[in-house]
Order: sequence, then C-alpha cells, then structure tokens
Amino acid sequence: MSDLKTRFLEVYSVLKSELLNDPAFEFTDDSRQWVERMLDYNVPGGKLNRGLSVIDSYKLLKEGKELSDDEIFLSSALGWCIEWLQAYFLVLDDIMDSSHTRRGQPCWFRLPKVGMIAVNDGILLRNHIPRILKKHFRQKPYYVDLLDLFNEVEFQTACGQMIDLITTLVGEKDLSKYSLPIHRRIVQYKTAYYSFYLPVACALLMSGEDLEKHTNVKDILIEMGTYFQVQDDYLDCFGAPEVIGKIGTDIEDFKCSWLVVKALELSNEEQKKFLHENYGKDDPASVAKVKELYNTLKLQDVFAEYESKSYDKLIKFIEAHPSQAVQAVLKSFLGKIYKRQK
Ligand code: DMA
Ligand code: MG
Ligand code: MG
Ligand code: MG
Repeated sequence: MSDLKTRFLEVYSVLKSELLNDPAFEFTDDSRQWVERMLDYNVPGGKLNRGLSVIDSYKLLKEGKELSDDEIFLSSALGWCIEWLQAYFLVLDDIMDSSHTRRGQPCWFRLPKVGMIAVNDGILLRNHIPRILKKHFRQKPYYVDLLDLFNEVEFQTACGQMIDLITTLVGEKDLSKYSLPIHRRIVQYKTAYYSFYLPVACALLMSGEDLEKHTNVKDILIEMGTYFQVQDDYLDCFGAPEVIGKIGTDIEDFKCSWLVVKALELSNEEQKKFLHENYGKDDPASVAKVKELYNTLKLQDVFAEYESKSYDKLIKFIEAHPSQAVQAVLKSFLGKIYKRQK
C-alpha cells in the first residue's frame, strides 16, 4: 500500500474515534458500538478514489512540495468527509434502488438487525460531516466556504437522486421518452458534482483559492463525472459483480441508464417493442432478454467508442487549461478512471 494511503487510513481511525467520543451526545456502550460497526461497514470499504484525490490534488497544486504532517492530516480529513458523504448517499441509494450487494457484501439495510434503521444511519453519516469540519477547520479562513461547498454539492446530489428516481415514472409510462439529454442531466447532478468537482474544490479551498475563479475547472470535472457515470451504467450490466462488488439492478429498476437510451436509439420498431415489454421487470428472464438485445445491438462496441471519444475530448479540454498544476490534477483524475473495470 502506498504511504499516502496508509496515512489516509490512519486519519480514518482518528476521525472515527473523535466521533465515537463526541461530547454533544452521551454515548452508551451499545450506541457507541452501533455507530462504530455502521461506520466500519459503510465508510472505508470502497476504492477511496474520491477521498485520496483531495490529497493528490492538493499536492499537485503545491507543485510537488513536500506536504507537512498538518497538511496531510487536513487534506485527508476533507477526503474522508467526501467518503462520508458518499457512504450516506449509498446507504440510502441502495434502499431506494432495492440493491442487494455493495462493495462485495450485502447492502447495509439487508442485514437482518439493520433493516430500516439504515435510514437513520444515513442521516447520522450525513451529520458527521459538519462535526468533522467543525472540529478541524473552524479556525480556517476558508471554513465558511467549505461548509457552503458541502451544502451546495449535497443539494445538487439529492436533486440528482430525485430526478433519477422520478424519471422512472416517466419511463414506465412511455420508455421512448428516455433520451441522452435527460440522462445527462440526471448523472451530472447525482454523480458528477460530488464525485469529481467536490474533491478538487476541497483541494483548491485548502490552497487558498477562490472557487469563483475556477469555473472552467468545474466544467471539465463535470464532463469527467458524466463519463464516469456512463461507465457505472455500463458496468451495471456488463461488469463482473465480483469485480465491481455489486449486482446491477438498473434494468429491473427501469432506470434511465445510458445503455437503455442507446438501445432505444439503435432499435428498429420490433426491437423497441421487445424492449418495452421486458424493461423494468423484476424477473430474471426479462432481464436476460434485455441483455440479449443489448448484445444484438453491440452496445459493448458502442460503449468502447464512446469511451475513447470521451477520453480524447477530455484531454483536449484539459490541455487548453492555462495552469500546468491544474492540468496535472485533472489528468491524474482522468487516469484513475479511464477504462476502469470497477
Ligand atoms: C448513485 O447512482 C448515485 C449516488 C448519489 C449514490 P447509482 O444508483 O447508479 O449508483 P450504484 O450503481 O453504485 O448503486
Ligand atoms: Mg444504486
Ligand atoms: Mg441510484
Ligand atoms: Mg449504477
């Protein structure tokens, strides 16, 4: 494991122990144990790309200068706030999407002793973020901007989740209403802001930058986040569950996935009818039929082409940016996700 990742994981233990001893609540042994188990189950088990990106980006913005222990701790703490935000959204997302597994284990709400307590655990995870920020950033000149950033991004993500969910009502009525612009809007809000803009924005704030001056960085990151969610949609169907750690549910859930939008674009009338009959059914035979059509339409090739085109487009955008340090941040981020299998 790289040194930075080891340091990052050490910061998790520190933050966890502070939260478990938060003086604002009189913990009992039971409640402390519950929160500890809930955190260990839901927060640190992912790829940690978002969290680690804060440290990486901060380092690149400092143009390779060695980071002090304090800088490593603070950038890690911000990274963990994003991982906490992600855990909060995922715990609730899995309930709403009726998912079964996440990160190679049953979804938190699927555990018999958890069930709908997971809803409150999600709220708790969300409330841990301002507690971490207050403890470690209250005296910083960028504290207010940081709180504002997390609030804005959380709002955008929740709105994205809303349109992801209510669009399925439109699809159930009339699948042909699904289109690329609708898909783009959903994924921009539900994924791109918190997964791509937020880590870099945290690093920029820590470096003393004014976010208003970086709207072009934001635009590039939103574009990258859109590409990332198209990959997620693709992997939902074509990824190996043992690699991605989750079993796809987009077909069953009637999601406005990039795959179904592409399938509708490429289908003849007969295939469209077939899709209308089988999409959104919680039954393995119907799901298999949809996947069969995806294969007939060669969606794997369509995706491969989308992937390489997106990459070229993003590299062009990035290379047009005036700052070498910012270019390095963006390229490092893109390198982490290009052709990802999980
Ligand atoms: C998830 O979209 C978005 C958020 C904000 C959690 P999704 O349901 O496609 O994610 P996953 O495939 O990981 O369940
Ligand atoms: Mg989901
Ligand atoms: Mg979802
Ligand atoms: Mg998905």
